[in-house]
Amino acid sequence: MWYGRRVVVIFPAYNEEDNVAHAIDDFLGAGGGGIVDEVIAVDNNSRDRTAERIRGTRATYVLETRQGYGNALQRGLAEAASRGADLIVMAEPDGTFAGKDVLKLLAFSDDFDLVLGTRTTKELIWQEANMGRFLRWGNWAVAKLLQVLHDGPSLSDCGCTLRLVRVDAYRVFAANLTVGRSHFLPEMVCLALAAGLRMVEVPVNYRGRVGESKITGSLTTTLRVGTRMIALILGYWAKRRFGVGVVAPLPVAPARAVRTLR
Ligand SMILES: Nc1nc2c(ncn2[C@@H]2O[C@H](COP(=O)(O)OP(=O)(O)OP(=O)(O)O)[C@@H](O)[C@H]2O)c(=O)[nH]1
Ligand SMILES: [Mg+2]
Repeated sequence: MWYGRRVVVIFPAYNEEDNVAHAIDDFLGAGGGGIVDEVIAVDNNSRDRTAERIRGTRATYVLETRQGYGNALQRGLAEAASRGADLIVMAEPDGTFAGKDVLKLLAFSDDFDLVLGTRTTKELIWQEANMGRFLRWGNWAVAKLLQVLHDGPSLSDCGCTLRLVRVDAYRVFAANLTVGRSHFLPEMVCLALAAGLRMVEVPVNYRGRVGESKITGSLTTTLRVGTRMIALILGYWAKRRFGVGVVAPLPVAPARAVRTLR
């Protein structure tokens, strides 16, 4: 619980037997325990012992058969919302993210609808992390494109799974999410900005991975995902600017009370 709000962490998991149980413990123990109320681990047709490992923990096990990072996350978001979450934290169970960083996201959750982690802060990139110059500046460049075209706040990472979304904000764009594959993350941001939701980025630790990398481990996959992200960002820009484009409809902005400084 975070000031009376129920906090649920979701993990997309595809062949993550090596670290999933440890990640679940790490996130449930964030801040000394009692802050993260539930972890939902979404097994995405793992062929290793991921399911068995999850079932041996206190996490809720969910099987998502539609393959893909975006499909797994969309399922996790929907499950968290239906299980009474107020604040949903997305993360990965591969050892790259630290449970304690959930507190950084929560610290901003009162003032923002979405709190996005950024892995491009040099001081927080661990030596073993897969975040060399190319990936770091690549993530930064695509994030800047998103920021500029969609009139966002300062963004420096387009691919950080670790992020928080308030459940009321998630419901604004839930029906508009379409991406089931690995370029899912910028779609959430494009939709949230189109709906006028408030967001901020905070620096998070980025560590070395445990187990086999599935997306940014190879240059070909990285380039493919990056290209799809750029196409998606341009597609949503065209939709907002000219009302045309191949992307799905935009969410309707919710009525919001004007906030004044006290
Ligand atoms: N690629 C991929 N990842 C999936 C899928 N379903 C769930 N995932 C999970 O999505 C997360 C992202 O995949 P990763 O292999 O960690 O990719 P990455 O974070 O870009 O790269 P590294 O962590 O540096 O290896 C992991 O937690 C996966 O287990 C899927 O179908 N494909
Ligand atoms: Mg990862």
